[in-house]
Amino acid sequence: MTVHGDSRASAFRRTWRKVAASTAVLGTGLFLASCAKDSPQDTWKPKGDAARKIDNLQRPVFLVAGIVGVLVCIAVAYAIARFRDKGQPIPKQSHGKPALEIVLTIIPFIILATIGAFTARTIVQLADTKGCEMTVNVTGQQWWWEYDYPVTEGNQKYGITKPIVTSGELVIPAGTCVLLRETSRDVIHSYWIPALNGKKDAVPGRVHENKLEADKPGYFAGQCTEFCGLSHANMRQWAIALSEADFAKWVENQQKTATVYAETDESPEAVGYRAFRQNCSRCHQVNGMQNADGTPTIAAPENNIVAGSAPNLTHLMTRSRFAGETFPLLNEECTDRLTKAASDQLGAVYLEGVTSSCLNRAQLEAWLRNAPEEKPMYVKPDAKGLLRGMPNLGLSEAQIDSIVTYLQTLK
Ligand code: HEC
Ligand SMILES: [Cu+2]
Repeated sequence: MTVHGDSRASAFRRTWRKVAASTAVLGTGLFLASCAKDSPQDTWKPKGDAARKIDNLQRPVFLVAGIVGVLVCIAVAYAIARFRDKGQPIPKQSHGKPALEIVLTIIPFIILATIGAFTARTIVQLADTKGCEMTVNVTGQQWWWEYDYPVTEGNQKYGITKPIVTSGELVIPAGTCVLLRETSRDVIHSYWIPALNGKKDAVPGRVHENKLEADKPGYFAGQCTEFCGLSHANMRQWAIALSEADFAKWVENQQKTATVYAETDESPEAVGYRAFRQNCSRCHQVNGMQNADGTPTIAAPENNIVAGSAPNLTHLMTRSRFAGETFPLLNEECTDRLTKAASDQLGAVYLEGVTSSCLNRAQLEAWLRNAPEEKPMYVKPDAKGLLRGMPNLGLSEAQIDSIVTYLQTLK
């Protein structure tokens, strides 16, 4: 071998070492990142029945896949070392080895058939929604989730005698199987609360059933897991499981209508009420609101929004976040208090809602000042003049102030 050849070989070794070292660093980094303590969407920590069934399936599958992966790596490393080209003559060529081929076909077959059988069993179990007492319709839309609780026989047992419409946060009783009937008003979205259930696509024109149950009261993070356009990353959701008693309180409050202010009332709230009616209620419904002539104010988001809906704001101040759960409605201290609340304290903290000392006023004002700057949304109307998302309404600071004062009454 020439000197020239030697230096090429050592250059190759140097490059190879660099690649190996950076792969190891990157791999370790990714591994450690996955072990981060504060990981609310950890798929390995189920907090409910459906998620636990999935977890029970994925653990053995990962284990078997891991063992197979290690064995394959060892075999490849052995073959590389043992049979590397040292200038030996080419071995005698042969074709086929039936015994080996049969064994190498049967082993993977057995592994895959076993995994397949357990997977099929889990799929059937997850699809069985017979025992689910509660029903919530879950509708995806660019870029937030709407929930409505219909007046079904099962829901009536939980005090739901009037439909409830809310957004972002799915509030459920703990220890109860909840049937989610998922659909979408525009593109395909996917509903997922990793601690409680598996992913299920929300597809326009179809209703997909999904179930979820939380063992204990808790606050569980999730996000849309099907790429759905510009603000997909800002389409988040939380599930809040409450004790049955706390859930009953929540239901009772959600069914109340908002305060009506007399047209002659000059209190700051009443002025804000009228400013809201003028600027916001063409898209946002506030149940109970009235026009100057006493008729109900009915929002018409279908005339303004491509997907035909905007969040119902009747009980805005009972939610902890807004706009696809992108922004906290609570200030930092109160957000901390809620997210770190022990399971038996959570209900009391959540039901307090957004008190005036907890309101993240700056964030809410920023939203009203220029929503598309806060969250990317298509600001240009389509051919029919419809929007995706909330536009910049060009409000004055005085209007914003007044409307925020009114929004604080929506408890
Ligand atoms: C042209 C329709 C339209 C108008 C007018 C409008 N909004 Fe919106 N608004 C939306 C849409 C659509 C969303 C959902 C945006 C998202 O999260 O992606 C939204 C979201 C919100 C949210 C977050 C709600 C939640 O539960 O996540 C608040 C609060 C809000 N708007 C307040 C207002 C106020 C106050 C006004 C009047 C000053 C107003 N909006 C006017 C369409 C509108
Ligand atoms: Cu989505």
